[in-house]
Amino acid sequence: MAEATMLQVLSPSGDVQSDLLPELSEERMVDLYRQMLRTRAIDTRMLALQRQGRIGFYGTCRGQEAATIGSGAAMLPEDWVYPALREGAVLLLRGYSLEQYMGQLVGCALDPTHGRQMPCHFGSDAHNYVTLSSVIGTQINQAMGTAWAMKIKKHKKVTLGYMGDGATSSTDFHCALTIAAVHKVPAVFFCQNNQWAISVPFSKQTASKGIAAKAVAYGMPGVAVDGNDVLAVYRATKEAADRARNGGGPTLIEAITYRQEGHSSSDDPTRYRDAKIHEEWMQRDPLDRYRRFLELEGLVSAEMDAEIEAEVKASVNAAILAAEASPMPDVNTLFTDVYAEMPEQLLEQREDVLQERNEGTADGAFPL
Ligand SMILES: Cc1ncc(C[n+]2csc(CCOP(=O)(O)OP(=O)(O)O)c2C)c(N)n1
Ligand SMILES: [Mg+2]
Repeated sequence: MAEATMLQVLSPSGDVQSDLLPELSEERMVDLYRQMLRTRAIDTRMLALQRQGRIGFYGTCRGQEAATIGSGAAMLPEDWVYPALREGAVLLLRGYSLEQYMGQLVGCALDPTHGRQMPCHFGSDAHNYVTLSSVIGTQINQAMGTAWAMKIKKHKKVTLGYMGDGATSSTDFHCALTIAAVHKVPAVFFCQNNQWAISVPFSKQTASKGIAAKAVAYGMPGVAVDGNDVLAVYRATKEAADRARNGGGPTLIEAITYRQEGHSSSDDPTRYRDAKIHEEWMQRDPLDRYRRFLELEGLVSAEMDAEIEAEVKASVNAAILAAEASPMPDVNTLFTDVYAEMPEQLLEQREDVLQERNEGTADGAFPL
């Protein structure tokens, strides 16, 4: 639960602490809301699609939209992002197309990874967004390494490295934070403390008073922020990113938030979750809080809210239809995606597959 020093800009009822408001135009404030709403719309639809057997797997961001969008929005387009499990919305925020996003979940030809990653494992070179690593914690070191490289090359680019609370118990966490602080690399380590690592509660993850407190031992600033307050998350991340960009070294941010759904579509959280505590967290929903603020400020009316919701739902549905209408990935990509120059044996294998296909003996799993 919340530490006394946790940064908060919006109270749960949506009242604002004006002196802490980050510098954001009214238009951007509304756009943050649109992005959060879209993230939730995608989650709702994709979980339903998984239950209908239309995609194989899904893990939601539900409850963590403020932590995800607020942090992602604080970075510049040229910065690097290393996601953990639930930050696909940050890739969309960086301009990735919704059709390609759905293509990855469906595993069709629209997917740049050609259906060879589990659903939710997005990545895009063009957006400096590195494909998530399923192996918990590995990306923390990769983020540190990229930040170090940016420093050596004198590029003014910051690396945002996400992790869950569970990942902070990995050796990678210790290694990455130690080296990042020693070499003052331009990194922001962003922990989404959503209270759970599958069925392991945060109380079993560490006896430390929160994750942010651990920064002291590594020699870097540690900031605890209300992860259900998008403006506080934006403020904390922006401050950390600015410091990193100006040579001030890394920061560890702990966003205190809550995973409203199960770990993934393969999980039943009611088997280990306390219903009363769950209900308390549901009352602190990040979208409700931000909507109340926008309404109080006169930035979003009930009518406009309904319009935004209808618009994001329509775009999500259109992207799903486009992905489902797309053909499967070309069988050639099985061979062309492996080496810059195809070795002899791969050329032979490709010939075999293409010949079988032409003779009608291949099983039809890989349309040409
Ligand atoms: C090294 C490793 N150990 C175990 C797993 C299985 N696993 C997948 S997700 C997960 C929990 C992650 O929890 P957390 O870091 O808090 O992220 P969250 O799922 O809450 O976003 C585990 C243990 C794994 N993927 N990699
Ligand atoms: Mg977690």
